[in-house]
Amino acid sequence: MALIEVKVPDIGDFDEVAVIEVLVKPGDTVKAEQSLITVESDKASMEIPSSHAGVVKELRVALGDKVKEGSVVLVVDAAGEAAAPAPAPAPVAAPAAAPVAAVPASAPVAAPAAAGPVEVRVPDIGDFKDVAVIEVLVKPGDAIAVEQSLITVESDKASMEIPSSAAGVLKELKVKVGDKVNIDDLLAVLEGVATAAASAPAAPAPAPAPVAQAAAVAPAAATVAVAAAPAHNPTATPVLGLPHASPSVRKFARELGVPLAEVKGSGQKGRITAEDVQAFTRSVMSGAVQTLAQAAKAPAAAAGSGVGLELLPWPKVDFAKFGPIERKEMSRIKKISGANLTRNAVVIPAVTNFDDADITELEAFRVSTNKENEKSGIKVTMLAFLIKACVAALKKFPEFNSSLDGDALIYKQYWHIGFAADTPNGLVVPVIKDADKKGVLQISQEMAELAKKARDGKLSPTDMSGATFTISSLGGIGGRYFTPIINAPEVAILGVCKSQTEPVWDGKQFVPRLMLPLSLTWDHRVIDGAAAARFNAYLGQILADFRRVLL
Ligand code: CAO
Repeated sequence: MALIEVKVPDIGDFDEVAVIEVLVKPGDTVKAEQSLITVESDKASMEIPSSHAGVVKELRVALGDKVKEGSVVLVVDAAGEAAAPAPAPAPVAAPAAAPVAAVPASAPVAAPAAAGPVEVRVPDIGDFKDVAVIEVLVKPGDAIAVEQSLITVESDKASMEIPSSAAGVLKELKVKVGDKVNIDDLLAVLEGVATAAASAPAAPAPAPAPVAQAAAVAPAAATVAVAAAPAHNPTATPVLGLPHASPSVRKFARELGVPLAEVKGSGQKGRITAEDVQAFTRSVMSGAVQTLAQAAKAPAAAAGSGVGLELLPWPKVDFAKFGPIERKEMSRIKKISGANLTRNAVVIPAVTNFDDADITELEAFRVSTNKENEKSGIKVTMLAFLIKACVAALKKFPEFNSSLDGDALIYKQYWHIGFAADTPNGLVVPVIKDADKKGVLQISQEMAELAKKARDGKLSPTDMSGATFTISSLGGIGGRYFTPIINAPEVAILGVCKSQTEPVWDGKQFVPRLMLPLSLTWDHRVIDGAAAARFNAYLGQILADFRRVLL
């Protein structure tokens, strides 16, 4: 048995890098040069290969550990192998140091501008030969800063961004996606240079300057563009930023034709693993998932909706066969709201919680306030109190006042409350802006004005935009509970029905209380059931004792 410690080889200028993937486990048989772990700095990732073949006896690193040159990765039992020192270190890790280290630390960072065009060349990228350009990050006309990444290149084990050694306006790009590049190849010509790192033009010497050092350490350190892809990437990746994946996973995905940008990563920091790529492939093969390219080719209807539901065709019935009929075109409002409601009903995983609020005292207060204010002409409505109460609940549970933006939530720091208004032409949702800053009287007055405008068909788009939460009140009409549809991109809506006096047990006896039925629909992608129950309970507490709004 020959136990051999496999160490992190020379990884260039990086002091310490984090282990973000462990690719083997004790008991695994590994070959020389097989990747063992993936390490990553903020700009680079690389796989560390094994210097020996054998059986993994012991892992000496774990996810999140920081390693550097010489750190022991694992111990292999190299039985049958010569226990002699490893041959040349694996190609990924070997190269960088020498030429980089040879650059004097005092190399000029920014030499005065050269007057004419400046050529930017591929710096020392170590032992890599003929590496493929997989991304071009800039385009002619762009203002380029020193160290700005120009292209991404990739071998089968590593990928890296090649930074510019000079600043200026990009006049000409000399490479395109798919080209193979080597050290000293001409990448780009810049013009109108403000500062240039060392003498970039015609500099055949490797690692021309500190700027290039950064690149030169990269080969071993294999820069993966974690978040660098600029918006103007002409290679037209639809998603900003490169998907977060190790070079071998990228290669694997390319071989399978998997668009990495569409794969959800399950690894650390959302990193895409080989298993994620396999799982994506399986779901596409089974038809459960469509790639964007497939969706684009799908029939217009499906592509337009963004949802491939494959529903049965709508039933076509000759109603006239069964009795007299009259055909009437739907109003414009109904057509528009119908399309929106359908999308929201189909796309949002919505759940509705029902509850009751005791508004006995609040209603008494409202009635007496209206009596006192009779002359003012302003009628305080229950809906105005509900708006205030909802603002308080939204402040306590901010996710109800948020919107989904991809994988992020936008928490709005304003409280604009929409209310559904029934009009002869259909449903509209005028919005009380900054309801948190307004009193119940002002809200009542604004609501009356907006409701009148709604009925008269005079609402402007501004009157109906910007809501962060909506209330739909059927209280003036009747019913007990209903399941309102969320007004996307909001994430919740409160439905209110007609209050009625009910016998409520107070611990000793049944007492008559005025109970208001609440129906809260919420987007389960954003809100959990427990939060929804708490929201309703809190709303109930406020409505039962409005002084809580002041707390
Ligand atoms: N319980 C019992 N009575 C209620 C009540 C409630 N929850 N809410 C209102 N009322 C009473 C009011 O006090 C008023 O009574 P009085 O005339 O005796 O004072 C009466 O019902 C009518 O109120 P209203 O409906 O005119 O006023 P409002 O402030 O409650 O609502 C508005 C205004 C614009 C929201 C309402 O007119 C409306 O359009 N509601 C329909 C909304 C809708 O269609 N939602 C469904 C959307 S999903 O398709």
